[in-house]
Amino acid sequence: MAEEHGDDTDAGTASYSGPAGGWGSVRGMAETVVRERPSPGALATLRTQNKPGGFMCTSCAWGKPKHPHAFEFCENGAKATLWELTTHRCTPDFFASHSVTELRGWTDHALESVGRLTHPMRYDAATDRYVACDWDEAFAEIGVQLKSIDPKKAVFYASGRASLETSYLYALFARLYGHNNLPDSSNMCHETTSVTLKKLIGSPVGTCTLDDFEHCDALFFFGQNTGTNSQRFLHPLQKAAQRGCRIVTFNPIREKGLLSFTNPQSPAQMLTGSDTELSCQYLQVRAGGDIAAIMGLCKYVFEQDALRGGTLIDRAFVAEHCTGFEAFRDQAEATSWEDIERESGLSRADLERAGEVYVSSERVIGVYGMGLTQHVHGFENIAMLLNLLLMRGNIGRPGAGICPVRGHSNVQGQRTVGISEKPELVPLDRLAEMFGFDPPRDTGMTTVEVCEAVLDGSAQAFVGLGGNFLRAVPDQTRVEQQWEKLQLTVQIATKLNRSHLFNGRVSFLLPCLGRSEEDSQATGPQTVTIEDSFSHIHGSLGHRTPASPHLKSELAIVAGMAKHSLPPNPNVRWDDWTGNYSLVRDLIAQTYPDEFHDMNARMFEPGGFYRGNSARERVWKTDSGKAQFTAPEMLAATNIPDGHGRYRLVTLRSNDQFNTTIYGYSDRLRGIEGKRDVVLMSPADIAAAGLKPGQRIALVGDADDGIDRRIGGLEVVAFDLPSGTIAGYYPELNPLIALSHHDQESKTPASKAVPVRILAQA
Ligand SMILES: Nc1nc2c(c(=O)[nH]1)N[C@H]1C(S)=C(S)[C@@H](COP(=O)(O)OP(=O)(O)OC[C@H]3O[C@@H](n4cnc5c(=O)[nH]c(N)nc54)[C@H](O)[C@@H]3O)O[C@H]1N2
Ligand SMILES: Nc1nc2c(c(=O)[nH]1)N[C@H]1C(S)=C(S)[C@@H](COP(=O)(O)OP(=O)(O)OC[C@H]3O[C@@H](n4cnc5c(=O)[nH]c(N)nc54)[C@H](O)[C@@H]3O)O[C@H]1N2
Ligand SMILES: [Mo]
Repeated sequence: MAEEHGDDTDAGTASYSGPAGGWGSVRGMAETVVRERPSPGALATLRTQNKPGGFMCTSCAWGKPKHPHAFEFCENGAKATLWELTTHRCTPDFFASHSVTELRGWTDHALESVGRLTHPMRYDAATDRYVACDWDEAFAEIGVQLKSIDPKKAVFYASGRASLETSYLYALFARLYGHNNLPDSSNMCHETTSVTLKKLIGSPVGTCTLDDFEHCDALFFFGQNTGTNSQRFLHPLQKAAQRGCRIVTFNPIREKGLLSFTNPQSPAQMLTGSDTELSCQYLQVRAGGDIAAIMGLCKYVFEQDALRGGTLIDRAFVAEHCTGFEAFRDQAEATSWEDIERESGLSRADLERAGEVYVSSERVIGVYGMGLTQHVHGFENIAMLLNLLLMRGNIGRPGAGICPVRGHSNVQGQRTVGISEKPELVPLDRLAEMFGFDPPRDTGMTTVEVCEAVLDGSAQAFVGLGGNFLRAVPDQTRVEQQWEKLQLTVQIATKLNRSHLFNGRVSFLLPCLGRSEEDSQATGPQTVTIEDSFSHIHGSLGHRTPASPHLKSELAIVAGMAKHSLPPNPNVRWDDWTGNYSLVRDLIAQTYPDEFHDMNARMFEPGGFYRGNSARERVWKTDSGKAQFTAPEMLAATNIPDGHGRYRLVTLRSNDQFNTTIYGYSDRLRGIEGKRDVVLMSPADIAAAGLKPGQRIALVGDADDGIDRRIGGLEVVAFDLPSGTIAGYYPELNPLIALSHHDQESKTPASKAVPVRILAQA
């Protein structure tokens, strides 16, 4: 069962000559159908994906347009749906024949391939097996356990999929119980965005909407891999490129999705094999080199502004709306081109060419992803992009703005409705009034702090609303080893993963419905809602027959646990809310009236309803009341100096995975097939290190804290990368990342530019 990696040892430089999309993506979907053997009618379900009245894809958070395509889904959205609608099942019989310890030897791919979880399970330490249990037994025991510990030592994690309704109740449960320990996957992802944008422009989310992509003149892309991670974005990108919008990309890897695209929904393009060129300039910045690169662009703007009579900088905007401009200008002037070239790995000429695109474009959008957020100085990365945009007033007008591309389908929304460890972001007074209680006011734990609390033994309970926490975190092996000291662990999931194989003294694995499945409660089938990357809220209605009659909805599971853990409160009506989710939407509307008023009436508006964004209106909810320029003290986004055999490791996603869910071993767009145990390195670096493509090496973490972090048996693959930057796959390489290696402001783990050394093995 535990099929392993193929052993394909191609010694040439890995690459893929086709465009993103095209026949390759159709093949990718077909392979998924074969692998998952989806239930009959699953393909018809795809047709309703991301459309009003249908269900909203559980893959990425990209916006859902008002006028959807006939097939408003992509290769990876289809994979996510078919993955959920598989006919494979992970039953009590399966658990009876495999001990938990044995399953730890299985790959991520093999674990999830077992199929959908069918029954609530309790871990039995005596036999080292999961055994089936009743829901009532599970809820009652969870209640007993939670009542017996200090609420401040419990953690309620969420992976960004659960609906707004479930998320609202989960956060309420945590606060009624007594803590703000509500980290979510965002803490490993775009928390850098939430913290930086909130501090500097007063809104924690992007300022663009989908319409802006129809009006922009240039797009500046930093570390976001559209072709893999938000494929539906390829359509607006293609249209933008076709109407003459220029796309400039900064990425150490020449990602296919940003070079060219064949629209699989365009018969003409598919039949003629033609594709659309996307980026007009592609700058292979070194990992961690963006502060320097953007400083180069800004420096060019200042220099040209002086030469062109002060016409390039939007001085009226800066004077009316910004602070910190002079300090930033002084710093840009004081920074030498020599330092910029060295730290970015890019030439002045190339940066000036990109700078010229910027100054000659009236409306510019800055797009970014993990390539900016997952760095020790992720804050400064994003602050620099804001500097660039603010200089020419590119925030708060049509066709311009900042666009972080979010990950999980409802990760942004979970934060919006209260899943946050930061109490200042939550209307606690209103909650106190609505539910008649005194909410905790102390700051809760981030993901990194949860790991620290597990390592030092102070955490006592962990509830995971989806996700694969123990596989996704940095310092994974160390955290795993301490996990069993927890008193209680509860995992709410659709499929088996590695996090389920490390159990607290009392431990439950609770199976839930997927979003494509019918969620029938006392008042009939229920709708849920999610928020996309553009702050639009969409209703989602699942129609499929659930994978097992024993499943409960995520909302029902949260309510079931809460009811058994909390004292009765006449304002808190878990059973009513479970029976009718529109009552929960009424609560959301009451808690956030400006954004969510009339939520029940508006949730099926085509394209979703917009909850607004103050920065888009040029209202700056910052300490100063203005948008803030930043003068960063450093040019490198990492704090580990170069040299002495040290490399900057980028941990990557392939085209055949969704985070820790490994669908298969084909990274088609990068030309790497049949294997994930690889280290990508430039041919020059391979030669300089005395290595050969195909050779097996070990990577050693270089955090200088005396802890040995290493992974052996990795195959060297020649790949087009800047010198000193190497790459490999997430989550396999997570044990190499020290917990202390995180963004200094938001504590987002710095999964890019991880300092490592190479050990040649026999
Ligand atoms: N199919 C699929 N879709 C997904 C996911 C998935 O795993 N699979 N995951 C979802 C989630 S949760 C998220 S957060 C998003 C993630 O989507 P992205 O934000 O695209 O994240 P990554 O794939 O981690 O890396 C992004 C890019 O950053 C580049 N990069 C690395 N270091 C640097 C750097 O220092 N500077 C610059 N400029 N670029 C750099 C990498 O080469 C890569 O192309 O996608 C979501 N969508
Ligand atoms: N080195 C490195 N580490 C990283 C990253 C990186 O780029 N590099 N990226 C980080 C990022 S951006 C993120 S978002 C995190 C991801 O961290 P998580 O969100 O914790 O992990 P996922 O892999 O998305 O979770 C997959 C599991 O979710 C469960 N699941 C799927 N659908 C549902 C559902 O509908 N309901 C419930 N309850 N469960 C469901 C399944 O059991 C599946 O096994 O990882 C982070 N870790
Ligand atoms: Mo993410």
